[in-house]
Amino acid sequence: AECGGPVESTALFNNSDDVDSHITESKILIIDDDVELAAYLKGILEEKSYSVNIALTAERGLKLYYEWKPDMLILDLFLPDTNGLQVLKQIVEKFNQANIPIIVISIEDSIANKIHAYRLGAMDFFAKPIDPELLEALIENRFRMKRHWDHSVVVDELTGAYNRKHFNKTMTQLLSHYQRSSNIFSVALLDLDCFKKVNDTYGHLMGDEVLQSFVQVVNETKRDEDVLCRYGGEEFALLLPNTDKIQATELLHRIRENFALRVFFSDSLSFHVTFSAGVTDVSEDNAQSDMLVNEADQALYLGKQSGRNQTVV
Ligand code: GH3
Ligand code: MG
Ligand code: MG
Ligand code: MG
Repeated sequence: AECGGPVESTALFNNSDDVDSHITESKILIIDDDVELAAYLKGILEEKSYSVNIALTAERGLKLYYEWKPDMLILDLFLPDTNGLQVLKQIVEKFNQANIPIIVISIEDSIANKIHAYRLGAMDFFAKPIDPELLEALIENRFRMKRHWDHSVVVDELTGAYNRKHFNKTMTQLLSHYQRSSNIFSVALLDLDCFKKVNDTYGHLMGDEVLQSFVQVVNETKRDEDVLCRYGGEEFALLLPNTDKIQATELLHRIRENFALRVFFSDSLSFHVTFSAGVTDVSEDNAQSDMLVNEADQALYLGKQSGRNQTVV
């Protein structure tokens, strides 16, 4: 099947923003032998809905660090069994860098201590006595940074859809969920039709705009728990939890309807773009990432062969 000229149209539609955020209860580990201070901090942080654990020794702290896997560490430098800087060193050496924000607190805020702590990878150094409001503001700030960072690692810059890294992670989670509790899910591959023609006719920037608009439409149409990834250039993958291929096809139908309403303007020309999709759902015979993707890809290929602008199951 050949790509014809882009279709003309006249309707006008509005864009709206899509914000993607993951709010889970953040875990803070406090390693400090000052029981009163630790308990006090725990109290005010729990009031802010953080989940807090206290370790009074370095040994216990390291154990909790590896087992409980906190999202932030508040570390005292003077501990009964060892120097807090040693703890910092051990944590940092393990991963070559601190993978969570580490806030050092100490009664001795000498420049030398600070330099040492920062060099080792501490994010902040706080002198005791601690102003709780100040610490709280700092913690919020650091979590905001962390969320931003964590998010940017798994998101495609142009479209804001998730990237392959997140696709692989989500696929692994869905597959293990399926193995444990037979929770079904669907995989769909969506590929924009004749996209090369869009670029050739209206320019690469217009093509970029179409990609962004497509992602916006999918995000507006899908459920929150559905995961949209940019799989390749103009190819996207949808992972649909608790969805069989019949339901997945219905979603793709709604996406198709909504995307058909999107009109693009380039100088005096207006046009719209279609997409083809291939869908499959998980079963005992295909419960592997590459098998699922292959099945969806073969279905997508059939859709392209049969004239595009359609979903094949
Ligand atoms: P088909 O319907 O068979 O999928 O045809 P197609 O033209 O969409 O497919 P083809 O694979 O021939 O071309 C895909 C085009 O998508 C070529 C590539 O330049 C373009 N593309 C990929 N990534 C981007 C991007 O980030 N921005 C823009 N503007 N174009 C992109
Ligand atoms: Mg102490
Ligand atoms: Mg294409
Ligand atoms: Mg393609």
